[in-house]
Amino acid sequence: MKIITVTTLCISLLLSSQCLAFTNETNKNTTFDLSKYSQEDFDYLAIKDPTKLSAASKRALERNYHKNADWFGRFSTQTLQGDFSFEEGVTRRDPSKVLLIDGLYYTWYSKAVGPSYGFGTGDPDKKVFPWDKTEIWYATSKDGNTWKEQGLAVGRGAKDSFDDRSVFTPEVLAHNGQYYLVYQTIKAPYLNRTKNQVGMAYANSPHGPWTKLNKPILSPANNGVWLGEEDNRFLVKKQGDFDSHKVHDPTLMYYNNKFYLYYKGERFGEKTTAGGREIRWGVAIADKPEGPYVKSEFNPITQSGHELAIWHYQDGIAMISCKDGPEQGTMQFAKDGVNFEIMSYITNVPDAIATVTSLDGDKYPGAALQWGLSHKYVIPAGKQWFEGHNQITKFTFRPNRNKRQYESSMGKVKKQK
Ligand code: AAL
Repeated sequence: MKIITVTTLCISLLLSSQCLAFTNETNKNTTFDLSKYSQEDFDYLAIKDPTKLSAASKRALERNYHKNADWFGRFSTQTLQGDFSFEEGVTRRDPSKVLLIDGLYYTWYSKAVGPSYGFGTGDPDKKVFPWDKTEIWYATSKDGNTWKEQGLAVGRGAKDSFDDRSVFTPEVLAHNGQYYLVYQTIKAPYLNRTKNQVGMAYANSPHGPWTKLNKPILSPANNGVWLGEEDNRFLVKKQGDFDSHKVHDPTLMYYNNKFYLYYKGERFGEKTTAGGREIRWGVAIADKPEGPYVKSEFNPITQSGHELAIWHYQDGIAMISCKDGPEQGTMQFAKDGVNFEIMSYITNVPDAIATVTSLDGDKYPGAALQWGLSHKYVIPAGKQWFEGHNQITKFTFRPNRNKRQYESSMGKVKKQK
């Protein structure tokens, strides 16, 4: 009782000042603004004495774990039927966002046929990776489970054009009656040091025909410097910007009356970080869908995230990252589309998440992820990852809220007679 009274008194005193400096045994002269938090916050986080905050308790307060329960949840994935069931020797991967048009769901994706051999075979025509020598195809579905492949949307460019080797990993934006596809491009030959760019095609129907812009809308920064002539992307004199080597996974969003092109950057001399590959994301902004796109001065805007799913949430932009980097497996939110804060940690994030734009994503943070598309690898026993193929899968995401307490369902409950 005495302790409670002293604590309550202490809290009232603390909250009456704006920002207090306090010390404790392990962390002297630490300033922490307690005025932002209420007794309810402290109680939720089991903080007995706010003048004695451990690093974990400070982090929990600062990151609002006690208010972000709605951002946490769990994924599960399942295989699909029709043309998205696995087809031997065929890769379908990196689906775009799903659009609902006149009662039919549409998605665009990379498609390739035949085996991949990796770099260094000595034969420049041999397919390197599952996404090499791909084209962009599209499919439709009435229910999101059974899909019908409709045909080619965007093919590779003529020899010597910037997209003559592969067009892949598309994203789609429907805006003012037009459809825009943005996608990665490679110009042959496809070597370790080959740069990758981003192209765009537009159409006034989801069935096309698609008109390609004749030059890329986004290119890597030009300030990395290779060391020597060997085709080795890890040997560098200078790494350059976060996107000096490749610009990947373009995602086009209409936001605040502008076009936000989010993209993954890969860097000359990529290092291995605590969280995996050295990967960051940036954004480039334009007034018109076809550009010109100007890279944000705040880039990089993430320090992680191989593939990101990005969607509108209330007035801002939400995203989730799957692998690579110390912040992989986090859901994040940026009120301004640029400055992302971690809202939750999520396990088992599927690869290449594509959201369904017709879902009401504003209902709660994970509502845009109720279901969507992803992809998985099918790798025969004894083969390396790049020798396998991909198939498009479906995921569902269930928020943790309103869940029955695990403990209460454990153990046998005797039936009452
Ligand atoms: C994917 C994406 C991009 C990469 C490759 C194909 O996971 O990040 O699309 O280039 O892998």
